[in-house]
Amino acid sequence: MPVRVGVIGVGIMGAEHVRLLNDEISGSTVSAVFDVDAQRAEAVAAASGAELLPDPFALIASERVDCVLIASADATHEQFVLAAVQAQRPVLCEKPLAPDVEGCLRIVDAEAGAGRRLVSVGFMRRFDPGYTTIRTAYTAGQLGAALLVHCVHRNMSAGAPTPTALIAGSMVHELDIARWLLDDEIDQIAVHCPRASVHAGGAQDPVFGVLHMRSGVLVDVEVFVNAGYGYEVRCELVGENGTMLLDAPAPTVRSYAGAVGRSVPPDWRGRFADAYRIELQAWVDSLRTNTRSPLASAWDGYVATAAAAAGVEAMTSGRPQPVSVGERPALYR
Ligand code: ISE
Repeated sequence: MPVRVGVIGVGIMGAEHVRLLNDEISGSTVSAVFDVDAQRAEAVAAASGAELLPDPFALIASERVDCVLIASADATHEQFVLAAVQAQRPVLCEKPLAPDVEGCLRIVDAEAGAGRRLVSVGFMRRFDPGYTTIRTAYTAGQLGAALLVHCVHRNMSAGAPTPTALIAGSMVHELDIARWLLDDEIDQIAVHCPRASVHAGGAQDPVFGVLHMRSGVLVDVEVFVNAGYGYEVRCELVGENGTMLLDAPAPTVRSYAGAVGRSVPPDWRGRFADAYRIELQAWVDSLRTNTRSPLASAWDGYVATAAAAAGVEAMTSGRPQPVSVGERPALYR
């Protein structure tokens, strides 16, 4: 029997998850959908054959749903995740787990109360073949001890970004991937602000983050959301015996008019298409085999939100901030 997934929020990302779960992931089917935009929900329900439910809490409790995927607006995540945990339903929530630290902690507490891991968070980069290759090589000792990680996160255009959009919306991926790649924790974050781009509508963009990891490794992150030319993510792990670098994701190289080059996707959906698919398959497999989800946990979601909040404070105050998240509970070890 396929796992029956109820999807809350079928905007661009949610609708793509519905398509993947029905057409590309083995062992899953989308049985119900909800969206605040009734027309959008109707269109996705009609195209996918899923039941359209007018109430997200009824979807979470429905007998025809085994697990829940949340891709609704950020501010709605906490209430839906909490309802799923209460109903003992496995739930995959797109990032952020909740926009504020207190909301994330309420989820961590609820999961501890449920006594088992039910929550997964959609930090899809953990399933990108490039990142996983770097982590595997590093973990196997091929690069020696880590010293530095250089990261770049560029979007095509994003108007005038707020500090929250820059750090909690974009840099949060690097905050998560640094912990995951290095199996380390962030001790402190500083955010430096160079001269702002004329394309940033009077706001600050780019920013340059520096993470001090507990082990002494330094991670630097450029976030530039009005880079203009496309969506690009770079990462190089520098170790004592060698370095490893993400390659450009384009499958082809074009030689034309005196230049050799690769195309750049317009946004993250193209760049991380494989990662989204592999992540969803891993989630579905864990549900079918009743094994622990290999996705980011509620604890990881909490730490990412806490580090992002420290980053926003570091950017606005101009002073480095500690990232203190407390002791990892036994459920997440
Ligand atoms: C967006 O919300 C995402 O989550 C993307 O993965 C990220 O790269 C982008 O910068 C964000 O705006």
